[in-house]
Amino acid sequence: MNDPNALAWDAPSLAEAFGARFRVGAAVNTWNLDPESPACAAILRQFHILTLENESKPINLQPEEGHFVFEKFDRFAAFGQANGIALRGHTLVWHGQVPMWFFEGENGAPATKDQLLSRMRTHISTVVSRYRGKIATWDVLNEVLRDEGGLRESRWYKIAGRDYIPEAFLAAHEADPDARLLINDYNLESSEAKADTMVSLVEGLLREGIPVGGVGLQMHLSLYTDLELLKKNVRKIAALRKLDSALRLEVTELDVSCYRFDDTAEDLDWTPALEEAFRTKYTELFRFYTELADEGTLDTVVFWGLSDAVSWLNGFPRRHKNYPLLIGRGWRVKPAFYDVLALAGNTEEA
Ligand code: 9MR
Repeated sequence: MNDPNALAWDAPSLAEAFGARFRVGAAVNTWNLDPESPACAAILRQFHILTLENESKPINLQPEEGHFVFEKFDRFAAFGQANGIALRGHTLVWHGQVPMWFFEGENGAPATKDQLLSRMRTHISTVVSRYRGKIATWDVLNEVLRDEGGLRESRWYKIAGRDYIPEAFLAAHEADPDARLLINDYNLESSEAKADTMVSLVEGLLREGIPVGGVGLQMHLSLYTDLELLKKNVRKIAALRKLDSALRLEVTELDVSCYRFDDTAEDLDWTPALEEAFRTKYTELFRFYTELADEGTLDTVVFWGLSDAVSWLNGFPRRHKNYPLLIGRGWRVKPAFYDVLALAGNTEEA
């Protein structure tokens, strides 16, 4: 019987169940790595790949030019090595959580293109070479596309145009030729225009010989996500493998909100109807993931957070109680957890 009260560290392991097909992971923070903590027990039981939710972003790694702060990332790397857990590096280039000095030039003028690209290369090569051989995958570029299609008009783009994109991959590849280098984005599943831009951008980069290792699909979903459209868009992106069979997809930030993005509802209670919709959504999703894995397209699925209690979706886009993950409050695994586990085909009893 599936124990409805099982806690994440006693329940069957998602990582073990899916291990032959894909790695299962979660976004964590270094305070979760304390060996005495429940979070750590949950991690060791359930996951075999981890991402730092915030602590490896540029604003935390290089708050001032030339002043690198590696303490937390070092701790994360040591934890991975000690426990045989693979690690993802998130993220090298982003418009968010990046210190403003990157974009500032002399006397209040904006940085020149050369200045910006040189700062970018220094950041990438310093960080990636330090963790060479220790970080399996880098989200080299995060969220560089617009939902409406085309490249995001970020400060990166305004100063350097499209060139910062190939340059970032080249710098990361030089620093660790064995790491998998991804371009990572959200809403690829819900915006055809965005998915099409991803396809044409990666096609162009591959033709130019740029070492793109794959596409990260964040997959911040909701109960209202159209899964037919999701499958169609993901299939388009997966077809990039015809240009390079080594290319992989990773699901990098999975969660399923019970609110529509523009929903102004007060806190929703977890009703049987919501639970049912949640189970259906997760089952269909993981069925699709196993298909993609069996085709050799997808090899990693990472949840964005350890449990409902700590998900960013309790505070975004508004403060409201959310229930987006398979591990609920109090570390209890949900019925949907067992539905998903059953898809792996080799469930052990809790
Ligand atoms: O989960 C992260 C949250 O704690 C931060 O406040 C936020 C800052 O922008 O970033 C969140 O993580 C984001 C990730 O780095 C990139 N994709 C979207 C994630 C959710 O916003």
